Amino acid sequence: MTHYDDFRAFLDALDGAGRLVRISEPVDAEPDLAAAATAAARLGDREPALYFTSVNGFTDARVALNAHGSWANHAIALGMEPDTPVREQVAELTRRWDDFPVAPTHREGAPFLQNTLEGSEVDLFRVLPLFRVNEGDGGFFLDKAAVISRDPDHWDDTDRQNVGIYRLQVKGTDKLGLQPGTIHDVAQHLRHSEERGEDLPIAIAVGNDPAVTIAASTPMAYDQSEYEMAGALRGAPVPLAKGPLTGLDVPWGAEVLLEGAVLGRRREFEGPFGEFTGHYSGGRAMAVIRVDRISYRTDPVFEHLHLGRPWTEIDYLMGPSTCVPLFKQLREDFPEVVAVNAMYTHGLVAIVSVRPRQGGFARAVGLRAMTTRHGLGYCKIVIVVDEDVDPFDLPQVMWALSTKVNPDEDMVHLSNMSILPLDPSSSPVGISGKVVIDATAPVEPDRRGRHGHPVRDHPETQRWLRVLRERIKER
Ligand SMILES: [Mn+2]
Repeated sequence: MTHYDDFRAFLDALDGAGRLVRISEPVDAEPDLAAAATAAARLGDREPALYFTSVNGFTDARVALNAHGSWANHAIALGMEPDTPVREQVAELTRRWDDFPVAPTHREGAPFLQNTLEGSEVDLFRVLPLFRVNEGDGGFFLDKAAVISRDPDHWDDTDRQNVGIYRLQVKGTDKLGLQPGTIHDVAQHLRHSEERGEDLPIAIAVGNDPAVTIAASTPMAYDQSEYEMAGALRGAPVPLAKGPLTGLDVPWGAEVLLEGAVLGRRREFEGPFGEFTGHYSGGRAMAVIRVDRISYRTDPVFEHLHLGRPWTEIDYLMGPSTCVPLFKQLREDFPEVVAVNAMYTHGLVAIVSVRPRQGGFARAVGLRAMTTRHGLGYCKIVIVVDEDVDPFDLPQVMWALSTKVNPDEDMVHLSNMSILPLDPSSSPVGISGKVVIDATAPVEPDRRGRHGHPVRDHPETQRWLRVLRERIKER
């Protein structure tokens, strides 16, 4: 299958498929870059990636936004046909997930070695054309960089080496803020280094192989390597290089590599930032990074993630890779689970289809979704539907909600459950009620309602589907 060893190869593939709009006329960094990306998002499923090559105020800027920002682009990122329906993309990701782990390869001659800034030369503003995405952002952010760190108590264990996408606020020429959420692996690394009274070495790669970006935004276990997952997802080992300062394993094809340290026991004000929830997170005390070395390719491309009021690029990026682990974890206990759509705001709402085994079974599956690793911090509303309802087809889901739910009896309400602190409806922060909505038809011994005679498609429908598809193609 097609894969890309660097971000530029992905951009070329998007271009070749007519999925990239090049904008060479001069634009203002603010608000044009973000406004154009928001406009692209409002085009619906046809939205293209954007590549800007002339930004006012910069002598030299290349900015790519929205690279993952449509189902077609997400398919191209993983070497699938651009018109692959989202349900099929999730199913294919689920199959590739089983190939984990695929060990990475180590390759010499990383292009980012072409240019280096060290010591007093280090200046983020010289290398990156920084801009704000949402008007209330408290500063410039890096929001699509792969952040690489290791467990200082197990430095040689590359399974515990973590690659994650965490927002980074630019605070000076050589200073960044980092948001290590308590559930994130980098928070554990930082805690271990602070217990040792040390700083935590860190590498930050900007502009990457799109499969690395997808793996880095996938909820995985602490000791599972994101590089080995990226290898499984793209069907080929991921090429890695050594960070020249930290020795950390970094994506070989990175456009820009920042290396330095998270300063032990230092916290400073960070934020606000327009988050994936479609709301700003406030300013909070967060960790601080000192950048000691910048390595970069000649003519680096600044890959940036577009966030706004959903849906935007981040929803396409995180959606499918949220569905797969939740599906896998549910299937371990309940093989009757047919499909999981947890694409709505990273799984705050999840839709699960099941083959009910007995009365009460569907709600048990819904409760289990809430106690999975990911569900603990997300899965606030779980809708359980029957196996003949496609969780990715929202009109079908709405039909099930409309006709199979009796609110008196089909809502399982739980109080004071855990939720990620970024959920703007949590109260107090990090605590929320949760609800399972059982939208399946009752089965024995549950005898409520009158669902015994649903209307079904004629068996001949499948034949007619093929006929009509051919006819439409001919035109
Ligand atoms: Mn990890």
